[in-house]
Amino acid sequence: MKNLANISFSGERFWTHFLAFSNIGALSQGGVERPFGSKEDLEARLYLQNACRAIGLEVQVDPIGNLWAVMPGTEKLSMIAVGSHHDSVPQGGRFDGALGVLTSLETLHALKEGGYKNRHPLALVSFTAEEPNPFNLSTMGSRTVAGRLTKDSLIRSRDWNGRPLQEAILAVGGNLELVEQARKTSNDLGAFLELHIEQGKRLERAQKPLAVVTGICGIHRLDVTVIGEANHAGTTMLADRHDAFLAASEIALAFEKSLLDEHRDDLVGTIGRFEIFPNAANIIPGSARFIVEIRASTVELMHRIASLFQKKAQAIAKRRGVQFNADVILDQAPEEMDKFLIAALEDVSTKLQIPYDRLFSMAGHDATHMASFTKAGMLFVPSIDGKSHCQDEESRFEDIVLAGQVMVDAIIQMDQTLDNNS
Ligand code: HGY
Ligand code: MN
Ligand code: MN
Repeated sequence: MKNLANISFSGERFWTHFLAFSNIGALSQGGVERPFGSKEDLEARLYLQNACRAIGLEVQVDPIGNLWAVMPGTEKLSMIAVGSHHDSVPQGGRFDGALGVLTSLETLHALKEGGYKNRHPLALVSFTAEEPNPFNLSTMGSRTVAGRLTKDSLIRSRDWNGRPLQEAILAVGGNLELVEQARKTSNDLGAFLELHIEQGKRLERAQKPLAVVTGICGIHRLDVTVIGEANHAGTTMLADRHDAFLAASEIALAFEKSLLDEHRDDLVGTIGRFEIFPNAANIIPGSARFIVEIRASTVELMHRIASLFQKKAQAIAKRRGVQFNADVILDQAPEEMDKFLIAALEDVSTKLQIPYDRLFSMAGHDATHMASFTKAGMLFVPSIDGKSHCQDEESRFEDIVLAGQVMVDAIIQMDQTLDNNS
């Protein structure tokens, strides 16, 4: 494999770590489950801390539980960080998040082994709780670093069973009482680079091994409650019912129609979490609770669909004699990746003779929040058959090694060209 500074990304060393890491929370069909706060989360953190210390990095856990492993620089400059997240969705794949963290580990290892004298401090970061979790706070670690979650709201935060977030944060080595100290500015962190799987089919279709990401979609989530009337499933006549499940179902289909009517590929929506109560075969459902998620390339489109949804849902609820309530639990704007980093990634890929595509991401990433206060960039490797957030998630070793080499050479280029005042 070609390289630009005599420093090679070692695919073999990366793969050894990747296989060992994939055993943490391993599932029978090849995937992993490492939800935030679980014993697998703790095990993954321990693995990363040991692996970072083994190559001489200084490990720090910040008050929200993000793991930072630092390689000090020769000059007093802002830090350049590489990383992603180590948690996973339920019944998830091995690559989402873990790929970025472990390619970052190998990148720093290769730079160290090659005797590279970095001007900027370089760091690996593995963010806390990137995926949705029972506290309704996805990208919790990166949002906190960006100052987008306040101490008060974090301290008040409880999961659906009433467990305080502080309990889970203390268990991963953080402390919400000190959470303001986790915040960074562009003076602390000058740039952030994240390597991730594409999670779609576009790269495979374009037959390209790599993408430079141009931007990341916005995400809007509503925590919805529909309250009807629980009653006997045999004796209550159909005309007398206020079935919360059926009302929620009609609302869900109306949501799908609003999305389809737009005929766009930069707009999607999902109801991926749904519960009915009391959830028994012989009781008409009294209430339903679900999360509606909308993703779009612009805030205007995302908000227009959200208000259309609420209008349609209210009308259905009125006709069916049930109550509809929706609380906004996430309203995240789309972000563009930094032009300077995009140019560096494209330049390095071209010099390495790696064909690449440019993609706008419809998946959310920690890089979104980094982009709100510093230079952020992303690289994607293809996902085989576009599968992700499932156990079948796969990417090719050869593609990962190419992207890993781009990361090594891009970090060197950034280290040599970025400084505090740029
Ligand atoms: O939900 C997302 O897009 C990301 O994978 N967390
Ligand atoms: Mn994910
Ligand atoms: Mn991810």
